[in-house]
Amino acid sequence: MKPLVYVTRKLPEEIVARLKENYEVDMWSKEDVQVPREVLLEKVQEADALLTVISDRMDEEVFAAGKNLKVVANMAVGYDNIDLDSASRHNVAICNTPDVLTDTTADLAFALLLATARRMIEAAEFVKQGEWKSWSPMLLAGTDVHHKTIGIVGMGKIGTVVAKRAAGFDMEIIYHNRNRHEVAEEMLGARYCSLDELLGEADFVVCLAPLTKETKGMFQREQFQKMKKDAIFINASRGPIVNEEALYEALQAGDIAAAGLDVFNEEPIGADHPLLQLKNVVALPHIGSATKETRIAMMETCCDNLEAIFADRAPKTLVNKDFLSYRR
Ligand code: 8YV
Repeated sequence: MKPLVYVTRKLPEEIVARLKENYEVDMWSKEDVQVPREVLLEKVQEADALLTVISDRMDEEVFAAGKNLKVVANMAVGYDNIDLDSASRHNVAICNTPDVLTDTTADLAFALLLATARRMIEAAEFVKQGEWKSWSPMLLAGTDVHHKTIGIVGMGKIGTVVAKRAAGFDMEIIYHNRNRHEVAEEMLGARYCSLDELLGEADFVVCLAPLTKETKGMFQREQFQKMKKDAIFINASRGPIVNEEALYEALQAGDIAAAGLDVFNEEPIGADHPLLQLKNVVALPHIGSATKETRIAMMETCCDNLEAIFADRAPKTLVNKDFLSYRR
């Protein structure tokens, strides 16, 4: 009997076909509705593997219910949706999809910075709505990006590529990270700063840190008040790193000039979300890694990891490194 894989989102045919070569595949196929918790809890009871995304909460309840569960292939580099200790206790391997999405996510973060600085979404709407009646000198005037200072919070793989993009725009690069990043310092001239120094100096504060106990709620009103009044805040990592009420107040009060957000506290957000009512907010629906090439590469990585686990090989991108030592 082939192992049973439960897939929590509708995947393209080519990936389903690859999965079917080795597994029984059961898949949530409604594209506009997230898999309900009760469905996940029921499906995991039979499943040998899960293919998940970051909005699927993988906690003790799920792992305890998954009596046959050997592996969760999470289609994301982030794994803040997963209780790793619980997974290891239940001898479940957790795999993610790093590397294949680094450039794509960095592109989006930098594009969001450009779009926010140059008011591109507002301008595009202006043209589409037929409001472009005459040329006027300050019409939709944004702010320059080139030769400004970018402050990268979280200098991991994606942060480093954003720094490379910024170097191409002749920006000064400062960063804050758990550890110093010597390569970025030597190759790109990036300068390490404390968070407070970075907030005070950067024209663009770009959050690319993972969501952890330490980074949750890292941006409160106080942090926005430490930024320049014309600073632009970009978040392309995880919503809960930011206190959204504080960000709203900061934008309203003019503590900072604008924000470009690809991520939110609760996703998906509704059109009535307070931040969406502000003109100086550019909002995207968590599309950092969303190109056809990269999403396929992420799914292929998930397939590679599942195949490794079921062939008793070490998966390429295992997150809970203690998994192997827990093996039955
Ligand atoms: C995912 C992401 O595409 O990789 C991550 O951590 O946030 C995105 O690349 C998305 O979250 C789907 O799981």
